[in-house]
Amino acid sequence: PHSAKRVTVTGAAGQICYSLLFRLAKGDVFGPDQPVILQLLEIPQALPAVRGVVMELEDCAFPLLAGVVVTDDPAVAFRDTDAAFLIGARPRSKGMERRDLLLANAEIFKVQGQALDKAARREARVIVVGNPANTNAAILAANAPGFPTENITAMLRLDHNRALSQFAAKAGVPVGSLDRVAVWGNHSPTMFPDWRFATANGKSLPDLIGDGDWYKSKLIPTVAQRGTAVIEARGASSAASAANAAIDHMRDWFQGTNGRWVSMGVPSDGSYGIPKGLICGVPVTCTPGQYHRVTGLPIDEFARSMLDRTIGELKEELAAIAKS
Ligand code: NAX
Repeated sequence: PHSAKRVTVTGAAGQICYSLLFRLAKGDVFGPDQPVILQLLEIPQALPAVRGVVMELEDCAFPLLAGVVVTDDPAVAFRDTDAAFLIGARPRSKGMERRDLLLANAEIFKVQGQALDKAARREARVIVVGNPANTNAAILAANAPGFPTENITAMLRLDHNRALSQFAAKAGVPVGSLDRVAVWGNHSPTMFPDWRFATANGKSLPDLIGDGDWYKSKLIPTVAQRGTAVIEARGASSAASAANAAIDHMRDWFQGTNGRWVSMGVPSDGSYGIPKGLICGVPVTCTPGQYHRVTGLPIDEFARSMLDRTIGELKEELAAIAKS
């Protein structure tokens, strides 16, 4: 039997975690033979609610769930961790300026970066989901100088999956037949879903759909505004689909994608004109434990303008924090 993997999850009392934790304990990330110990971090006032979630985890009698730790101390939550899901973040409250939101979250991710640096295994793989996810991930990395920066990523997978689903419906093909879809940039309405290289059963998706106007005037805004559409319909923000995307991201990173493209927010290596220091969505493939950027893609005029817009937003977010 494998020794248990330690999995840190922050924001454990929140709505994304109410879906995520059960799938983690079921084996959806590490597979059906890998026990897990969940290390759950929350703010002190939410600890009673976490204990309620833990009661429900117990009541599922998951064979792979080897232990649960509940804490409000980041150093305890990150101790010897193998994988970290950073979901908890400060939501925007009424009357709060965007800048205040950025600063409040920068403070949270500074503290958690220091704890990651001190307590986590160097091999740990980290996904940041809490918004603003890319900038929170950049702050985390900046505050964890002894931790490998390449192991810190941000979630673009929900945008990626949203795009896949819209493309499949338009083309009338099963979603599993699609490959080489990319979502670039910030997890925000500026992200750029790129279909230029996309295929359905190996054939060009843009050729199959044959409607460039639909792509620009419908697909891009639909994916950008999908989160808002879910809030309007459901009265609450995306939760199960966000948890599913985080599971997909980490499962693919740990287990590989067999050559299939997925989108991940990764620390920039300077390629595609994305400045170093940013954590930016790009297309990658994964082999077990590693992501590999898809390199050498041509960037045409439209792609350049879309990329520059979303990169500009990422730069502004970091600059707003640096100025404080
Ligand atoms: P909830 O408000 O339901 O839960 C967040 C939880 O985080 C709360 O229980 C809160 O107490 C906790 N928390 C706050 N500060 C913390 C800290 N310092 N340490 C530990 N826990 C802390 O939000 P939920 O719907 O679960 O969403 C969580 C985050 O994901 C939000 O920031 C949200 O904006 C973000 N999202 C990101 C997505 C992405 O694609 N990257 C998509 C879904 C989601 O909107």
